[in-house]
Amino acid sequence: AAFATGAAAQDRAPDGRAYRAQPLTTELFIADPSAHVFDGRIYVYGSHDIQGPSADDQPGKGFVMKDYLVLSMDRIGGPVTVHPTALTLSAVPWADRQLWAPDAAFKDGRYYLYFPAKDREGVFRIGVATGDRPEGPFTPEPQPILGAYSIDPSVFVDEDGAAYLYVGGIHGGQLQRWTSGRYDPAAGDTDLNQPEAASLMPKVARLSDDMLTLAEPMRDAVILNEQGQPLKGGDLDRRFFEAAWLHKYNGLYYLSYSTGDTHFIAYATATTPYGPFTYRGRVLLPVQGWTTHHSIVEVEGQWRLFYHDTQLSNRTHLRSAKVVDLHHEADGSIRTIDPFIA
Ligand code: FUB
Repeated sequence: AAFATGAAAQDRAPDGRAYRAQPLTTELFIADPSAHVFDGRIYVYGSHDIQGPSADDQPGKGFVMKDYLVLSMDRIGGPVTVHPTALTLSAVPWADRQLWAPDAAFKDGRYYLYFPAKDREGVFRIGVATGDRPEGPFTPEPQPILGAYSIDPSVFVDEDGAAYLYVGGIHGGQLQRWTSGRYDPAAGDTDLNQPEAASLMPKVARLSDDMLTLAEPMRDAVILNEQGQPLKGGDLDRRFFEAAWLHKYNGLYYLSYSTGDTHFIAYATATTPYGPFTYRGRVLLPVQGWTTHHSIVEVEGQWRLFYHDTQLSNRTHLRSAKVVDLHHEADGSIRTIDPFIA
């Protein structure tokens, strides 16, 4: 391998700042961590980063992941188990390449792994695989989920048992190619290039009871500014880029997401899982590395932020998952986290 895992993590970033947290594992590179507590144990579902061709002449081309492995631990700070391969690319009949950020859900004794991959036409689709253990192995459905597309699926199961799928990512995630409802490669590799128009929004749809299909067409999870208008395409510090995640706190629905090329994890709140969401602020300041991707989960009464950075490799495509505490303030806002200690 061009870069060996198992290396000792550096204490400080190249610019001298000290990291707030250390990688959960140095055995392999796990990014885009989606954490869940299943049966009293913490499971982390992430992308398994590997070294690909260094050329990144199309957005995201260097993320060439071929399988998923699940991490678990019985408590934050406890020993981390790296489970055997949960799903491989070659087992997914429709998928050709690039197993990007996944998520998992549990219902009625079954575990569901949701994942994006490009099909043989180079179009990102969303797949689902099922298993009877949280760490897998998972058996993929033969076809991608009909009506779902783009990247970064995450599933939120509400207190009433209803499950919602959130997806989307612009640029390499191709969301800009779906504005007509059909895939249009002519829409290019960036965004809409309409800075005064509403930005592209993440998509949401309720899942069917079997967790394998959409119960309804996907719709925009609209993010509004303080004037009640959709965030604009040119609002680069705040507009949605990728990595949508939904959590519920005190009856309020929190949609958090990456702003991509401005490198923040931002958040917005709503009174329903569909939105509209109102922009509230930043969850996480820029980490080391281009991408930022996270999950927010309550573990034994304490809210946590799982995220990633490139501390271990200093390479864009080789990232490590980390975890820190997250605080909701009395007014419902989230205290912004600096991934470095001042
Ligand atoms: O891991 C590949 C892609 O990078 C993810 O799908 C994005 O969210 C970004 O983290």
